[in-house]
Amino acid sequence: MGSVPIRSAVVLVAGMVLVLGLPARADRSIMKDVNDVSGRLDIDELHHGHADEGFKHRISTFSPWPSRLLRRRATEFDLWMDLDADGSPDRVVYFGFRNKRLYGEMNTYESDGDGAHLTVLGLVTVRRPNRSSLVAVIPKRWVKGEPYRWYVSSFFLGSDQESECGTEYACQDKAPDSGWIKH
Ligand SMILES: [Ca+2]
Ligand SMILES: [Ca+2]
Repeated sequence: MGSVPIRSAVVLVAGMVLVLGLPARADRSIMKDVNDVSGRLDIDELHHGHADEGFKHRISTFSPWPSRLLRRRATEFDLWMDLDADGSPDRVVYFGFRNKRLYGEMNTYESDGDGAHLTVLGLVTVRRPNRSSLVAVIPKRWVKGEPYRWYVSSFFLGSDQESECGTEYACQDKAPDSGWIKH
């Protein structure tokens, strides 16, 4: 985590959402995304729900992947959250792999003329229900109420420095393609 390419990609996606100013979507528990991106982190389905400990989010891909895949540079999932419905993110959870385990890191997110500012709040619980999904439970104290809105982006660089997407940058998926899911 923390390398310049990853942060740059993340800020780019956040910037696109800010510019578009997209409206909220209707509440739902499952969202299907299409098979639209090369690489192993093409998002297939998103689920959300509740758990005793907090808000549950599930991210599923079309292909299986080992947790250690997220060790690679620019290879991660990001879960973006808008808490005040102004169309710009206030939280982002990075999913990566370090110290031999998958982790989710909750950050505050603010963007201004100087760029993006992030502060780590702590780790969220992550598990793998199968080889193409992860489930995270986000403590309510970091979200402060409902409803909030969210979307997921994925980045996959492939092996070595070569991207399967034909550029030096990671393959990127985003679900939903535009706008937010209301939780
Ligand atoms: Ca997809
Ligand atoms: Ca916001």
